[in-house]
Amino acid sequence: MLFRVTTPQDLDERFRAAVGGLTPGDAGLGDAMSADLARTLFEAQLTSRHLDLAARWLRTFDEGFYTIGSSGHEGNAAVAAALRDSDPAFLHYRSGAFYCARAARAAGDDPLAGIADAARDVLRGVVASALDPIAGGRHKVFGSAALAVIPTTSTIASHLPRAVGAAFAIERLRKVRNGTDEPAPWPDDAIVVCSFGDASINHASATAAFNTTGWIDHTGLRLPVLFVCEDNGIGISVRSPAGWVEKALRSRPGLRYFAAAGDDLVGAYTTAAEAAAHVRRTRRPAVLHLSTVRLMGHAGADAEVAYRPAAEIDHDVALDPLVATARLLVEAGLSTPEEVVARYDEVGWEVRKIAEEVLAEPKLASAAEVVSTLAPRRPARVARAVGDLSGLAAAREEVFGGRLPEDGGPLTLAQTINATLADALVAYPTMAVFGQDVAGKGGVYGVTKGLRDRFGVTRVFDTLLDETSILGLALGAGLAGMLPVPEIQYLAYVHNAEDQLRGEAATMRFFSRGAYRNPMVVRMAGFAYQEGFGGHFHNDNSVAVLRDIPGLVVAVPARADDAAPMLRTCLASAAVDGTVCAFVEPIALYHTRDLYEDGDNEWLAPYLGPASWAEAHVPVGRARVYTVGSAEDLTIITFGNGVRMSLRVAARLVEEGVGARVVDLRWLAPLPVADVIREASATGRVLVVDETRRSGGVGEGVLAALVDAGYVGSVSRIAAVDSFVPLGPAAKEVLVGEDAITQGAHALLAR
Ligand SMILES: Cc1ncc(C[n+]2csc(CCOP(=O)(O)OP(=O)(O)O)c2C)c(N)n1
Repeated sequence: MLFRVTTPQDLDERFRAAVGGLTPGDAGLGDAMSADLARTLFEAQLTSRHLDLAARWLRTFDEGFYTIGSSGHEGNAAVAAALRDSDPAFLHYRSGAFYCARAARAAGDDPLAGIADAARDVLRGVVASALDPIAGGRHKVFGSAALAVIPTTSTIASHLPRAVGAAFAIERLRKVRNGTDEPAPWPDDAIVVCSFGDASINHASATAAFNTTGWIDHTGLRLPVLFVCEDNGIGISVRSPAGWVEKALRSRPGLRYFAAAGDDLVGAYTTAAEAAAHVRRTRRPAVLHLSTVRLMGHAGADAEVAYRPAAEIDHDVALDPLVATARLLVEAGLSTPEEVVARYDEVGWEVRKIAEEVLAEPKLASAAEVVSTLAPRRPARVARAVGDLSGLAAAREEVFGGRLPEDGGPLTLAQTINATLADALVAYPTMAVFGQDVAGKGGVYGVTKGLRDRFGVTRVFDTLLDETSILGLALGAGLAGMLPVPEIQYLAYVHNAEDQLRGEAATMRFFSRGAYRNPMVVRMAGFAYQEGFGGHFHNDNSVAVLRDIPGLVVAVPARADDAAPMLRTCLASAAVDGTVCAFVEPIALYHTRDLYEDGDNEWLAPYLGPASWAEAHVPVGRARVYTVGSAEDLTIITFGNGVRMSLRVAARLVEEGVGARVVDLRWLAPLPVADVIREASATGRVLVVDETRRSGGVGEGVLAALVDAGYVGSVSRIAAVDSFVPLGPAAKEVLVGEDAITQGAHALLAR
């Protein structure tokens, strides 16, 4: 009989028929696997299969919300068995049997209880139960802090760069922690495992991860990561060309290739154990190419008959790994066919019973509940953490070679960030500064100059040229307990890698109820107005892509005396709350010294020593207000380069008898709404000076905040033209300039 479509029903029938036809034997299992392990892994496989069936059953009456399953991939249980349950795992959405097998392993003497708990976890995810222990009803993920399974999102391959980062961090932390009592989440000899599908290997994030793995290995550094490609030959409807996956995985520099068949439990276990042992012993990367099949289509709603010949579907069903393991057990004399089917039914009933129990559980029922895990912040603790750093004195003397930055003259923005980073590297032993050109060169603009010499290559290092991987290293390092400060060389280049911030960094707490976090402060040189060095990539004036990432803090310091406390706040917030911060530094102001006239040095500021940090603390989301003249006629709301331009305009307006207050937002997310409203209401006349674009720019957010708050005064906006910034003097045509600000102010005052 030809099965035209794999539905839950015919997969079930086919399993029974195939097992019923098995011939009992007494061959035993040989030395490679114990009978107990084989039985336990079969339990994990059976449970995973029944989880898929239960998810589809729940879907039929609208109580289940996720039907992408693991059927056909259950051979991955053998991979779990070959690893330790403390090895951090980033799992493919088809690694259900791996998850169950790891739970069994972790449960020690009572593996079945572990599997039952795992089944409950998974089903709670499927029904979006608020009691789901990992995502709390926010998404169906495989994740568990107790099992060292870190939740991954549904964006294929986006977890690979993070897995590389985690492996990197295991090795790096060992060095950084040497002799200190810094905690580490995983054992020193842990290896990272990361599974994904065959189509996923073509994704830019995957190729970035493989390439970075090879690059790191090539440099002689250690990277204990085991990639597991669960190859079912197809990605939704597109087949992987025959031989492509093997060819692509084999040809990756630095990556040792292992292959196993997912329908051969003992063989897969043996090979996975060999691969894991290789990675653990050598601390070098490997890939396990695990052949699998996909049963019941891509997801519940997928009618694969539309794009797959019936013979191909039938061929896959014949390779059902559950039948294969049943055959193994029966031919080894460990079970009879009847016992296998009976156990299959029992597990089915147990899973179904759990499904019935969890569907009655509460769901997230308010927006407040949904966002409660997104990015919880404790500003008082952050302020205290900043103040607690006042005792750094002794260590600083050595790092700064006796020339403390507060004892020199006033500093530029760039010099201040440099000194603040140095102080932070003293304060946070697990902090690392990295990115392209940050170490040897000290950054394109010299912001990180000298840090590597003072702190060494373990903590300040150059990376390869790939923003996805730079952020991936940060994601893994943050997860491992480090305080990563990656640099994106130019704001324009974050767009290459934006998903690593949006889909990965910002979602980690959300999807793990805070069980996992990836603190980081991503420094980016940004915005326009660079003279003599143009082009839109070096003068990118768009932050829209950052501002709408839920939970992300976006800081823009305009001047030295804000940069230091703001950077300290971001670092403390990352350390205390796990906050993900984008710290966007206005390039054009890096080396600016003057404000009103040449030589006035008004844009410089003295650096403050640790004793003053508590007093100088700037909380997230608080603006800075400059009052100019009477400050009664006009409120200019701005940030970044706009602050300096607006202060210059305001100084000239005073000569016309106009008093202005200039509000530097300082934080673009969250916007300092209370400060904005208060200062807007103080004059009733608001001019928004926004160096980002009119469409999608920061000004839109300010105007919306005013409207939302019921502001009834007058308001107008100056913003950059919706254009990329051209080379040379033409840049002025699209950017906000002082003349436009002055005109805007006049027009507003004339209303
Ligand atoms: C970046 C991204 N693009 C597209 C999708 C939609 N999508 C979900 S699964 C999938 C196919 C993945 O195939 P494969 O990696 O072979 O895994 P499989 O589902 O076959 O196990 C696609 C295109 C996605 N989740 N993420």
